[in-house]
Amino acid sequence: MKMEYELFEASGDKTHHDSTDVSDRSGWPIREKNHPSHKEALTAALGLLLLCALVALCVLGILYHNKGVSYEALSEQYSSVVERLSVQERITDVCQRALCGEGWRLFGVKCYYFSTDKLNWIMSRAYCAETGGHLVIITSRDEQDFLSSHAHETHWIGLNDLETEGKWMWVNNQTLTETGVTFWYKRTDEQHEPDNWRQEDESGENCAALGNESLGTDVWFDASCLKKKKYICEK
Ligand SMILES: [Ca+2]
Ligand SMILES: [Ca+2]
Repeated sequence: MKMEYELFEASGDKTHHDSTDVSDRSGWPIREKNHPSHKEALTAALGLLLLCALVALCVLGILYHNKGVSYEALSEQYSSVVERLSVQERITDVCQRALCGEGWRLFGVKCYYFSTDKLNWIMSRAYCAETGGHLVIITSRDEQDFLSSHAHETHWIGLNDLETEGKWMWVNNQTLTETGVTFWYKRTDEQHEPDNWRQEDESGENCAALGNESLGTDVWFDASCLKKKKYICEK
């Protein structure tokens, strides 16, 4: 400030306070410090800030718009999948009823009935025969898995050794050796099923079931044919 004042004096024009340019002693122009360049810089900075804010707003707007589109698209896809599944379930239900009858389930090319009541093995066999089918005959892992996934407690199946102890036969007179698939429960002490246990029934255990009173339906047990259990028919 002091230097500038001196430069003013050197110019010999003390009234020239509004001038933007003055000359130093060597004749080169210098600018006054009170020149509005400070305001210009401030204005420029504010302008830059506003520009940045505008760009940020634009970016946020684009992001929000994209997120909105993405959410809408996902929501639409979800509704579409739910609708298709619902239609598929209705079609399956209609097919099951048409092909198998009310209360039966379709699996592969066969129909299965999971009883809600309990009967002894002989009465279960008779009931299934009345429906035009028979107690279920299991011939594959897939069939076993399907049955055990729908049977949440022990159920009679169409397997017995009533005629000859230890010779297990299906209700269609096929032997286990012929079907070649077994799912007997195996114990770690090697006292595996079928064990023909005689503590409850002196005639032993001559009928087979999925599971027993305490173990899951993914394995077979022999049991007294006099016991009342739920049962599975097939046709
Ligand atoms: Ca037996
Ligand atoms: Ca047993």
